[in-house]
Amino acid sequence: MEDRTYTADAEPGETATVAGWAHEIRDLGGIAFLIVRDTTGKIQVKFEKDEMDDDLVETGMNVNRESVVKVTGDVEEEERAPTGVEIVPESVEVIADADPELPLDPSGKVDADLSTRLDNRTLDLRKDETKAIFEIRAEVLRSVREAFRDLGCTEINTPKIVATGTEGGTELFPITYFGQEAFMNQSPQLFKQLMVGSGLERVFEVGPIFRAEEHNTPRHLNEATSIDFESAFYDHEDAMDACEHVVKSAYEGVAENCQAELEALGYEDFEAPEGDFPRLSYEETIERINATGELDEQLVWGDDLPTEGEKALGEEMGGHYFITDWPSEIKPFYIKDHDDDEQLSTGFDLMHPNMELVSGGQREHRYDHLVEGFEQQGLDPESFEYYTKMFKYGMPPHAGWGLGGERLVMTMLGLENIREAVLFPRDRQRLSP
Ligand code: ATP
Ligand code: AMO
Repeated sequence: MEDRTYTADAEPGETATVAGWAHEIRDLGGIAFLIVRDTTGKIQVKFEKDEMDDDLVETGMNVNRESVVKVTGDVEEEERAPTGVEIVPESVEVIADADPELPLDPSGKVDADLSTRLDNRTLDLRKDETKAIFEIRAEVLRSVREAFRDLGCTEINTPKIVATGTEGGTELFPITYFGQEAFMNQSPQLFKQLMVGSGLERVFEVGPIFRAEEHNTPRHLNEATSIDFESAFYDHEDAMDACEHVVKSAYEGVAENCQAELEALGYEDFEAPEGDFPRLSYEETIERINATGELDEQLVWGDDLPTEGEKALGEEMGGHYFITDWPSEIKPFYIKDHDDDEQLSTGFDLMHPNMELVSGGQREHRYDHLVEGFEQQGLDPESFEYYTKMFKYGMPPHAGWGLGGERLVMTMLGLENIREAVLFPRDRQRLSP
């Protein structure tokens, strides 16, 4: 529609043609208003019944809410109009009529529960608050990509249909691939590692990961967006530095470019985290969690961190922090142990006070150690031969991490449910839309 004027650009003294949705109709008797909404905002269209063509008034007043309309008319200054201007229409056209029974109210006057919202995302994203989440999500991904560019990375895309899993056998979705057993990939882990040994050296990927998580929780998805990083000649400390840069850049991008969206979500003082993220060893972490007194049973070396423990420590920390030097036995085979202590891994997690955001570490790049690691984890190195064999042809030391995109957005905006950060979430109950 070449002659279209966005509502935000309609200037007094011009003739404008706005096209958008009928947000609201207010009939005050002699005068009536149609509020037209597009992606840039809302504009008032004024109908003075005695002074206008009856057909025009009739069309304007009988529009069903949320129909798509096109209005042409003069833009005039009007102090009482919500945006200071209004359109006096010469023509009103209903381009696509909406059913008067709407499954949810995009004006936000009537609340809808999350499930109704997810079933009707098209209507849900007509609301400023919901739209804001996805504009911010897009800014997060833009900023993250820019941060990876600062780091000298090449963006890659790796297969999502694979022959083997890497993140534990219970969380795989099996599929049939021309009669062969295959799976939806849980992580680009092995492929990104193969690329640091290639001429690319430093890579990142933003893409879907699939996990058959057993439980329905507010922070797990069955299809999530993983932001993955991997670099040759990096150790775990370098990888944590890169992680910090990427996470902070996401916050900075949003603080700088999403003022209107933050306002729509009710944020008054959104700030990017400042200062270095503290790095706590696993040992120190369990001691500090034990000291909070929040757990019924004291944690001992080798325990996974329970959610209540993470939350209690998160409250004390008050911001992002790394947990480093995890016990080797609870980290995957591809994570390298410290050279001077093989019980201690170079694995790390980045925590937000409410949950884990990132896992990463330095990788085992020595062929013999790698194959041994497979065996120790009860995995058959033969089925990973496509991966292990490349470690025989010059695989540099390397490190990297995976960041949950939805968890980043969720924690950044204080969303209560991770599903709010996904257009069409996949969980145990939800396979469509
Ligand atoms: P990821 O699974 O990607 O590593 P995560 O935050 O789920 O991220 P886990 O290692 O799965 O990390 O779990 C961390 C802790 O969170 C666990 O020790 C467990 O106490 C708790 N937890 C995990 N899944 C659930 C769940 N479905 N319900 C309640 N608590 C859970
Ligand atoms: P991990 O399994 O910890 O590590 O995943 C990395 C990050 O991805 C996010 N995440 C999820 N988000 C929502 N729903 C899920 N079901 C889900 N599963 C994971 C979390 C988590 O911290 N290969 C390693 C990364 C690496 O070492 O490079 C891995 O996948 O934010």
